Amino acid sequence: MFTEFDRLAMTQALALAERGLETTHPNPRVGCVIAQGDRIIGEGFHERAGEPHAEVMALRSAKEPVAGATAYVTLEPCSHHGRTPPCVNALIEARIARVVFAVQDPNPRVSGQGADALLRAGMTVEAGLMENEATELNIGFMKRMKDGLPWVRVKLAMSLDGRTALANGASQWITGEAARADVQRWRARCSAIMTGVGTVLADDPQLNVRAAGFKGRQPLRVVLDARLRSPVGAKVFGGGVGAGGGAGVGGGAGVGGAAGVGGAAGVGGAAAAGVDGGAGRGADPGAGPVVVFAAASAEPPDQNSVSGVAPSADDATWAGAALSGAIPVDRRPSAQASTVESTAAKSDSPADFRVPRAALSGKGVRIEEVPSDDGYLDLPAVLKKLGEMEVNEVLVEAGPTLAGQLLTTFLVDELLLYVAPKLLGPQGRPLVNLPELQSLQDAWGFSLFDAKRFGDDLRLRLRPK
Ligand code: AOF
Ligand code: ZN
Repeated sequence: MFTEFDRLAMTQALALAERGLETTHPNPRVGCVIAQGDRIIGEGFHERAGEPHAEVMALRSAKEPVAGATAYVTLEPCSHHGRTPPCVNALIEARIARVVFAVQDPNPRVSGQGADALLRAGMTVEAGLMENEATELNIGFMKRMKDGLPWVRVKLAMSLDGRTALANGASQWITGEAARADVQRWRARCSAIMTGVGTVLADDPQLNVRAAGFKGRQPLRVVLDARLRSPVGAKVFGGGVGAGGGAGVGGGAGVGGAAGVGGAAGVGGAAAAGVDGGAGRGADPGAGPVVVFAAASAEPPDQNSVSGVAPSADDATWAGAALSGAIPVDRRPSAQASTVESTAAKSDSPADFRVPRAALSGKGVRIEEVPSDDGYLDLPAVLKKLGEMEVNEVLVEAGPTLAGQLLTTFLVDELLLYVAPKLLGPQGRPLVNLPELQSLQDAWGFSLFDAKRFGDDLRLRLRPK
């Protein structure tokens, strides 16, 4: 049904679409090629939500008549009035004769109706050319439109012996520069970066994009913090939130080089977080808005820990505490009733409860309450909320507890696993916390989507079987 040229033209349309990889959020990445016979006369791609779609860009770029031409589009042309008018109208008015598209638009406002409109106008319409490639390119958009949930990609880095850090917590720079630069590209393309309070406390990450040539909006930053124990001075609350930017942040010294950038971008981030919940629109060069998910029954946090200083507590324990925060102290399993937890339980006055909320809100941080199930944040509820906030792809950069929780609740769509050629020894920290298995048959299985070398490190992309 499709010719060799059709395939070539669609390959080019996909390459064009990929140019919007880091900028189209929350829209899909779409490319379009216009050809007269076997000659390409127009090319375009969708760059940014609110700006023209790929078809319009391709039609505009044509330097010769397009009547009677074929349009190759990586996604079914839209038929609705969104931020821009319907592409099917533009194609019909241009008197395009044939439209070949790779995959149906899963958006219920478009799905099937775009193709119908073109057929009704007398065009030849063919679908399904390089459908897999086009689906992959918009894997998050596809999932969100179909299920209302984002694509969950969990990034992990480990040694050859499956350890992520030394027993004393030292973990920075396990992987090399090339692998770390690659992680920045995955941050750049995602709609949101998600972590747990354990990682905030232990590593104090910024969760922003610091990638060369990045032109997109900074992704939403998501912190899962059942009991609101995140220090208000954490870097994640410092850049891109609150008009004060880094100035109002206790741990300002630690914000380092990014402080200036984050500070400058602060107003935009705050507005987005406060108004529409942070899946904010508009370019923000420093850092994205922040949303903290807390248990609906969140206990008052410990004021002593709201200091901006990362404690030296065991990361796994802290990450575990993040998810078990709503468990009343006397019901907590002893393994999780760390010193830190016991201390936290001492200051349960309502005043304590209000202060950090106000402090976080004052920084433009949005706090979302979700149900907690037996003390664990309801992760499907978190993801559903992110879907409502138009998050297509969420990159999880967290500790072994949250990664394990996502796996055991079958919410992981993809693992991005970097393997560094080092041995850390059996005392090091494990990759993910999972319940003990009794039979090898119960082992968690994955299929290898691809493997790529970055310097001396290896990146595996794995999808649960
Ligand atoms: C196309 N070509 O290049 C893209 C499409 O708000 P709007 O107007 O930008 O519409 C966004 C929706 O349009 C999006 O959810 C998806 O269904 C479709 N995207 N369609 O024909 C494009 N980006
Ligand atoms: Zn369109």
